Amino acid sequence: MSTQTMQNSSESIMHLAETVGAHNYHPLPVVISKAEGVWVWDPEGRKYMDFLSAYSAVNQGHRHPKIIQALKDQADRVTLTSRAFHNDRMGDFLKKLSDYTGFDMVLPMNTGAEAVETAIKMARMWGSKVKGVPNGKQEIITVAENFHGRTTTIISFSTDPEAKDHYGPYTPGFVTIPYDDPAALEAAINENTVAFLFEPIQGEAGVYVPSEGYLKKTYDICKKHNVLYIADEVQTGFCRTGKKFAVDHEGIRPDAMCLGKALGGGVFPVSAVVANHDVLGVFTPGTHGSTFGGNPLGAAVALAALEVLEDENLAERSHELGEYLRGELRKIQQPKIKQVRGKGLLNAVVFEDDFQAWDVCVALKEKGLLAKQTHGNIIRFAPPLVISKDEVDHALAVIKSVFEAIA
Ligand code: IF1
Repeated sequence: MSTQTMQNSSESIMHLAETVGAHNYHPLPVVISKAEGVWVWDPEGRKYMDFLSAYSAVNQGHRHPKIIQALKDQADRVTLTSRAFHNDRMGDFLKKLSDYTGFDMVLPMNTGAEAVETAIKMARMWGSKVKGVPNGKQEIITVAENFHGRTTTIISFSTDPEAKDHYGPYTPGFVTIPYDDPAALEAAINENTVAFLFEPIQGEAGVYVPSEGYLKKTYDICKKHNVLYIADEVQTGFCRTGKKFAVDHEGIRPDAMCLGKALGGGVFPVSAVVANHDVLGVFTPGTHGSTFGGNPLGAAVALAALEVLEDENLAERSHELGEYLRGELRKIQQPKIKQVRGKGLLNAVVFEDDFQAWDVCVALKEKGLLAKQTHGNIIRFAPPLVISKDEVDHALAVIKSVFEAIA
């Protein structure tokens, strides 16, 4: 083997990452060096189908030609200005996102966690300036087993010890209630409550879909008590669940949505908070911002990413193929499977509590399908939304053969 091949082998690449990289992840032992659509390749040329989509950040498929073209064209003009000056792409992007979501104001950031932080600050500012809660007394209600990101404030209201332990002191002002329990929301609200922050489907909790009516009931409770209803659609947004947004399944219009992941078309980190002027309008110059938020490169990419979702009817595709995928998964004969659940192409197969799904993910990888377990016993199936029916059938054949071989 030549030195060149040695240096670029999957093994040496993984070794380097393990040696020099901090150990805050435990990835599946596979290296991706090329990708297109739903397919990815390793340095040895082995081909895999991506059934994770970078946790729903690659809804439009890897390297979508229209999005890559937008990236290249913009890279040849201007990439970064900061918000000290205007750039000629941000406005078009914000207008497109406003039209797409139906909210009249947008605040652009970069990562999902930053969008959530922005929403938290917005809610506290709104509470203080508009609702009349004394500054320092604002409370935000959150839900057990939430996942909203990794910042110090966000992990302060995590209920996952792995995400939270040893990171104190924690940011106060958050109250936790059980998920899927509207009565608990009503009981937790007091005169200082400014917002209810939740995921319409809990991703990290294992694609936990709440009971039908939960969104509507919690929305009505928030409206009754003048509490902002803030949906974190970072993972569920942009057609992943078979509608543009997961709240659309119950026809709910939140006060604000946190957006990220697929907004960047799998290319670039782009996030945002969308809301109407009466809420997002609380920010004034100097009160919030980001060097990279609204940058022209991200704006050009996000604009193209939104157009792809519309041009290719990805909400409908996600809905139809999701129904089909779950139906076929439920036919697989494997007594250790407890449940198949999800919406659109955000799905999970739940095994018995003590089951080790890691080994199954390794076996799937060996047969050319990449998926990741969560909570040890749950495997998430979330391919890019551009996947074809034939490709879903190919994936199902692999999944069936691996699942049926589990002893
Ligand atoms: C990791 C999970 C998915 C999110 C919601 C905000 C953020 C996320 C609803 C923050 C991020 C991630 C981050 C990623 C794994 C992933 C994840 F398993 F942790 F829960 F998708 F399911 N709101 N989710 O799901 O967005 O700052 O990361 O851009 O490795 O931590 P970010």
